Amino acid sequence: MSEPVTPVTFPPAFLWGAATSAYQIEGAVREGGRTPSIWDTFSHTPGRTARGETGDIAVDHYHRYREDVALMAGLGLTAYRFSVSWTRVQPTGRGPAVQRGLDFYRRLVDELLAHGIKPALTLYHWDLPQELEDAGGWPERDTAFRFAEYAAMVGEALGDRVEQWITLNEPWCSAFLGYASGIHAPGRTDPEASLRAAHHLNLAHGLGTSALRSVMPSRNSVAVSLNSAVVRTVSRDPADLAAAQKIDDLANGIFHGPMLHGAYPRTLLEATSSVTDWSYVRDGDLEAIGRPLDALGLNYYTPALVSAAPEERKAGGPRADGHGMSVFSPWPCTDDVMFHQTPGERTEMGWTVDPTGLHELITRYTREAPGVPLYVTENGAAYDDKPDAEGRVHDPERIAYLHAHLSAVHRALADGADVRGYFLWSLMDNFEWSYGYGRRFGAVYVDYATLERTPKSSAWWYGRVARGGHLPPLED
Ligand code: IFM
Repeated sequence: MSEPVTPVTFPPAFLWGAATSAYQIEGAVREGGRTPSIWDTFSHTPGRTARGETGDIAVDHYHRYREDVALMAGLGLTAYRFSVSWTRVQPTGRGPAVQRGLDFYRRLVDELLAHGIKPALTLYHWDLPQELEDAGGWPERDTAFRFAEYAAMVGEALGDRVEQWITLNEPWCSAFLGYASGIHAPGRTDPEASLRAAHHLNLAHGLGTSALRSVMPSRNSVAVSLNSAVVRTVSRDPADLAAAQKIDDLANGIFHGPMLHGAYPRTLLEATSSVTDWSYVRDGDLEAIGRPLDALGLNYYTPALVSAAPEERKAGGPRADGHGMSVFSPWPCTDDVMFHQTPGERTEMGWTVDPTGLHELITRYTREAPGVPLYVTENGAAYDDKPDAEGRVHDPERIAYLHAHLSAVHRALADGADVRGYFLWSLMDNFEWSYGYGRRFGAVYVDYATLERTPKSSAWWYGRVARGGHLPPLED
């Protein structure tokens, strides 16, 4: 890996943002007409989240959004990526919009604009209306049409003031963590359902994109945020390469194939033929999904390292997780693939810190999506942050992490990639899904007893980067 070129200066219009999502921060789950999403149901089901924690209060952003916007402005951020809670604006996932729900997001957006912060709105960050799950959820085709209807409602209400739109966040997680491994809502463990869900999420993206464009000014940009995997192999052995191809298809090609190239990879269809026949891909679907994107969001945390599984591992069914628990794999049809821990320092999630993966990802999508502007819509790290005696929170590991990953973005820019912005995950500590509040990704520390916000040293450091548009040397 080469050292970053100096000076490490970013283009003047580069967006310096932070990201969050509705269920992870808003709280107020029963206010303003909001009804349960699959995450309300899931987190209230015993045994699904650490310590039974839920997003009922989260960090109370619904009531404290002004304070949170002021915090971002004080740091010097120029963009903020948030998501809309579907059941706040359309409680059952059908029928008319609830004005109070839309008004909340209008107030938030106006507050951001008043502080010179560019809003980037994600329509779906995993919180499907429970009523739509009861009707079959993402494995059902109708859910994609419901999403398009919801997209049009939000587009109509906010398209005059939000320019950057993202249809789905990490559809891989919705499909495979939600319907195959079951560690995310709705908690199903059905490989065939997960593949159907993936197709209908793709269709939702396509139909939602067209719906947004039909109601919004043409200057607005519509994107999707993918957590595309950087897949590496332990060797160049053909069996290991075949394992990597499988994971690449199931993590990446299954989404970027139809979105960017108009088709599912042939190798994906072959590898999954024992569990699904893909007959739910109907005439016209691929055209709908493949509408050109205005931008592409990439979420990156850590690379994957795979090999072919030894014979004794190819048993199928749930696997032991090392703590005597059975866990289902999120990867259908991959009993012949084995995942390895990549070497190196790890975050509190156990994810290896490897900024070379971010460079690789950006470089790959510069090739896969020529001419499409890229944004890093999520990147960040969880550490066990604690206030010191004076109440200050020092997180040098996060500063080092951000420095290394921003250097990787800069190297990609120097190599010719068209990266237009970076959104740190996350603005503040929040509900980390099945980990509850046990993982802190924030640049801003949240005391969960008082909900007081305290910028960590990484927040001040990142603010300096945002204000200056360049990376100071790490020791500064
Ligand atoms: O917190 C999540 C976020 O909701 C989606 N991307 C990954 C983050 C860290 O796990």
